[in-house]
Amino acid sequence: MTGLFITLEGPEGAGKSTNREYLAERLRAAGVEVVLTREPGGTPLAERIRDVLLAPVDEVMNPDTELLLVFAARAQHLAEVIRPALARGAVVLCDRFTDSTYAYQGGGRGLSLERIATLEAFVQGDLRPDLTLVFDLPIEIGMARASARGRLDRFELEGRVFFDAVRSAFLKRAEADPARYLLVDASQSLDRVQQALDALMPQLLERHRG
Ligand code: Z5A
Repeated sequence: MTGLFITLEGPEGAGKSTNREYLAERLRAAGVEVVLTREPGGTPLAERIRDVLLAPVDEVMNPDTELLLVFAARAQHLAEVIRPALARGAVVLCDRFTDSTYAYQGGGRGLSLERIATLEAFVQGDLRPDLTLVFDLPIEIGMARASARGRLDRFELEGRVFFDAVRSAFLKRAEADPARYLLVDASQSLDRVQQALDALMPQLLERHRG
């Protein structure tokens, strides 16, 4: 068995968390050890950094501060959860990872992609997800789904231009590397989305068997 690192990405309300649970259930039913986790967060310390990143406060957070906090949380998450799980041969299903940094801090905030790549290499070394599912849908549908939850976090308070840039950045990354990324049409009904995930299962089990 080889560890398999799968990330779920996309704009808010795209169904990442819902489908992460669904995939975990399917994989566990096939006898696979699954570690469910998320970013920012995934360890007690990284979850505290998440709180700082998401809480709306009066002081404007400098974009570089935001970028460094995202990678600080990631360093902790990799050391404590992701690398150990992959080393024991588990499938790691992670709700958001560094593609979100390229999309939100790169696309949304306009930070240099080279700077993000430098931090990615520093924090992750050679580790990249084996597979990234990009759940794509029009911004307004995702916002409507997510807003049913109530109080908005610091990112959800951003405007349309920001979210359009985020969505474009995800699409651009997926198009550039079809071997690693699978684009999922998340505007479909949940049943249809999960049929697409079912179709992926044999390939995932095969890759996990090594
Ligand atoms: N962030 C960053 O800036 N840089 C980084 O490097 C990282 C993150 C890692 C927190 O993420 C924020 O961190 C995020 C980017 C930033 N900000 N934003 N915005 P998060 O993952 O916690 O936040 P989120 O993306 O907003 O999560 P979410 O709204 O929970 O989205 P989701 O997980 O994709 O959706 P869901 O919870 O599975 O589904 C939402 C609702 O839609 C729920 O009621 C479902 O039942 C429903 N749903 C799901 N699929 C469907 C379909 N197909 N049809 C109908 N209804 C559906």
